Amino acid sequence: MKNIDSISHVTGRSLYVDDIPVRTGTLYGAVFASPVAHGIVHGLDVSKAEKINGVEAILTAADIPGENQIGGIIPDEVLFADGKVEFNGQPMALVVARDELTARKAVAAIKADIEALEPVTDAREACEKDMLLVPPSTFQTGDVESAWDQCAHIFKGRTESGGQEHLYIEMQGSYAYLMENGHVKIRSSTQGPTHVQKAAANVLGIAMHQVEVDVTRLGGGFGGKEDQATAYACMAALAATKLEKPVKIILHRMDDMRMTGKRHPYSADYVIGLSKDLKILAYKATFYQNGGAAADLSPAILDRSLFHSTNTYYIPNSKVTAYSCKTNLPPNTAFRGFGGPQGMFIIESAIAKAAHELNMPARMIQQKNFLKEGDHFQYGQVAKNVNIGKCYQRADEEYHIARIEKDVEKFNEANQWRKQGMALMPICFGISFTNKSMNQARSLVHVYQDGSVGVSTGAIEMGQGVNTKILQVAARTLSISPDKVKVETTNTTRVSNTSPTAASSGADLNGKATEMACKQLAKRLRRTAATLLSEKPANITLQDEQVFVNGVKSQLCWTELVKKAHLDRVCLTEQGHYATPMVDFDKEKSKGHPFAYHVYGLAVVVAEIDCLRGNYHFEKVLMVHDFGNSMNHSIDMGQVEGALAQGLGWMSMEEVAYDKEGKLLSNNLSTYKIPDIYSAPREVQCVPLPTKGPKEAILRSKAVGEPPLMYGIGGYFALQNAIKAFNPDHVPDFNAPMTMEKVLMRLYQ
Ligand code: MTE
Ligand code: LUZ
Ligand code: MOS
Repeated sequence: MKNIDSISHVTGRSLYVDDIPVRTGTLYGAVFASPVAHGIVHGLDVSKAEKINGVEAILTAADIPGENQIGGIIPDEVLFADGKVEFNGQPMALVVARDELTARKAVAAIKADIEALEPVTDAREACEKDMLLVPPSTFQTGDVESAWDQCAHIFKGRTESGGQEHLYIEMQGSYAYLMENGHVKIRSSTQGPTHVQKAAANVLGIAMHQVEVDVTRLGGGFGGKEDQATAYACMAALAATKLEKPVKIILHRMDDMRMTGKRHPYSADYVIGLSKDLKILAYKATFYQNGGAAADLSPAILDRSLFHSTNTYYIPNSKVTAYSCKTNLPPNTAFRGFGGPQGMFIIESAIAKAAHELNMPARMIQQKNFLKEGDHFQYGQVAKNVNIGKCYQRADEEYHIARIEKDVEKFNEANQWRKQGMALMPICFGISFTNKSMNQARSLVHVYQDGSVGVSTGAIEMGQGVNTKILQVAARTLSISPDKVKVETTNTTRVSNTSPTAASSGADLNGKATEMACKQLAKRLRRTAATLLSEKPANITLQDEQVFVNGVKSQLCWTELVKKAHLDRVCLTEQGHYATPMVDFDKEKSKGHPFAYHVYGLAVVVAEIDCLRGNYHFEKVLMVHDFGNSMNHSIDMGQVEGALAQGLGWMSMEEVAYDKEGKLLSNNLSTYKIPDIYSAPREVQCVPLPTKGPKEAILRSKAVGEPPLMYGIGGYFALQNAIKAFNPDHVPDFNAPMTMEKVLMRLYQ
């Protein structure tokens, strides 16, 4: 089935926050943000700005009736700076004016009196100074210290991976207005409507039931709106409440890039020990996460780095410690993979280092250490339905890995100034929020008198196709045409206490809840049909909008049945509540069963570099991906391709740069390059691994949103191998992204 949004997207009819027709009297907000990264605020001179014709108000921390606090996991993040600033781009005031241009003009007229302090932008430096957002976290298994003696080879090194700008096409935005009796309604570009509701209630000093958050869809989120849409929603709600007028805030691209957090850069030290026959016996690492100025989601991201620190490998003895470091940068946040990619880059670097020192392809080591059925992960969970071996086998059948390796060698022999490199990237990604309580969702399903159906859930549509999948679940469970089903906006008044749409689990959680509600409705309608046809309910089935009795089609159709049920006063509304079974994790011991299941896959990546110029392209990315039993092949393939491009971008060209003063240098699209169609790999193939899929996945169709991003990590190592083919003296270092400049320098090192 096609994505239900495809027509409205290409015809420009899809509604984003900025497309909502504004109400009469709407005012526009623009944010004044700190021009320095660290300092004591002595005052804010708004005298000039206030006098500009059309400026209605300038709001600061002093105007907040409730608490100046929007922190998600821990309460350490103010809405407006109060007394001090901790990053360049930190909101200090909101100008509200009759039109947007005036608001922005007034922002430019504000002067802040800030006594600058020394900023810290480096994670290791912050760690040395004991500036941590939360206490460090350690995962371990076996006894790493006593394992070194058994190792034939021990290698150590350091890795760096950079940040990544989400670059959602729709910027952060919100539109808030008052309803009756102090009730405020917020339209927000958020992945987490309940978080917005809770934070706005806290800022306004009112109860959550006074705040309604409604989301139609996002123009991309990628994790950047899991937590960070909240500030702008709270500001709009605050201004709307204060001024009793509708208020809209839409960030401009450069402001969005400067003010919001990104993927966390990580610095890490590792030691890896192997036996003579290449088994990884021991792995020890320390991660330094650059968290920015507030915790945001950093502690949960730190944990996921640990969960994925051994990727798809079984390592009997390991110990990994991670520090979440507080720096004077915008609070870094969720980004597709949520710390997993950072953790995986480090172990893959350690393996690449070992392979280099032992003068062999990394795949010899990778393959030897693949997880097997019944192995336990570092965090205690026993691995079930392990598919990595099967993915490798399938990839070899389909793509002939040894032949590709040979072709690369031949290419390199035949070409002096162009070199290719190949790398394998196996992945294993755990599906579930690692915070147990977040693994729940609700769905509210109405069957209307005419037989049409409306479904509301907590899922946010952000381009990933979750609404299409939910619609498919409802249509399939009720056995009606997809045309009869509508997926409603996500609204906290209809479906409450939602988890953000994140962790790739939006379709699983909300789909399962929808399936439960629809099953109940179907059961009830079968009972009605049984009464109408004087049959036993057990003999009734619903199929393709018809009632069947003992497998024989009756005269009664879906529409007629619904109509009769309503006349008979049968309830045609149902809600479903789903809580993922089995998941549990003991944070104290760092052991448990945090994931409902894992997603596996393997990519073969071939890169080709121009050794005179240092520029490159990806020649092939050939994947085998474990979709389970995919419920929507075109959507899932779209997710694989998009995530791959995003992963390759992170590893190769996207370079977030701050200066020493903590000012963002890569603050627009001329200084921050993301992959476009010209940098897409020349050949992309993805074959699904034929499997039944786990029952924990919606219709046995596995979560797909984040895992394929990590295939992109193979891009780094493919480039590194191409460099080695040209410059045998190159000593691999692990400092992502591998930009063209870096390639050129390494070719002639
Ligand atoms: N795909 C599109 N087109 N746009 C997005 O913003 N976000 C990704 C992924 N795919 C995203 C996307 C991220 S970070 C996650 S967690 C999942 O979608 C969330 O949706 P799901 O849980 O429904 O897979
Ligand atoms: N968000 C979150 C996530 O709050 N917890 C998670 O475990 C998670 N994992 C991936 C992406 N977002
Ligand atoms: Mo995705 S990083 O879980 O929003």
